[in-house]
Amino acid sequence: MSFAVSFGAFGELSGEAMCTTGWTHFPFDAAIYRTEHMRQFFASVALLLAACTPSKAPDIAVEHGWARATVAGQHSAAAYLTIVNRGGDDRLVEVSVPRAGHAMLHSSSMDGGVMRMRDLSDGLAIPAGTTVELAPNGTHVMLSGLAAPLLAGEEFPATLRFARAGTKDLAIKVVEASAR
Ligand SMILES: [Cu+2]
Repeated sequence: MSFAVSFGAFGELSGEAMCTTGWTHFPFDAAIYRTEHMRQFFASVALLLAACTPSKAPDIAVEHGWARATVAGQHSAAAYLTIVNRGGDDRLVEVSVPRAGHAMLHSSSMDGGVMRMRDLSDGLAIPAGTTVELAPNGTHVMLSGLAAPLLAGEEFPATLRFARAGTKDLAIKVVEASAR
């Protein structure tokens, strides 16, 4: 029964977890029956592996949205916020801000003493169990096409769309231009 012997190695490898798969009732007499049991056996292994793979749902909170006030004639501004993820991996893929004509995710970095902004066209990774802060001199929401200046004290809504967690709304509070 060489078949049973080689199959036995699987039972060994997968340990006690296999006790519920019907392995102990493995029939040796009918080839077709054997095939069906093998199919069930491998389906069970696949299920066990899936159960062991981390696929925890993200648990996202968005908070502390703010932007600096702008002056008349200034059509772009940056907005900042904090994303807290108490669950599994996620990705911020889109930000929409009706108050501005256009909103996009940018990163900034110093390059030879010059601040450069880059469009995050693939979105922003929000790894499991992390807090990601969009802040001055780093990642920000670039607002453009502002029809009216952002006035200190006002508040406007933003909607963040995540690949897994869906959409989350938050308020962006406008602070004095000199803040931070
Ligand atoms: Cu920018």
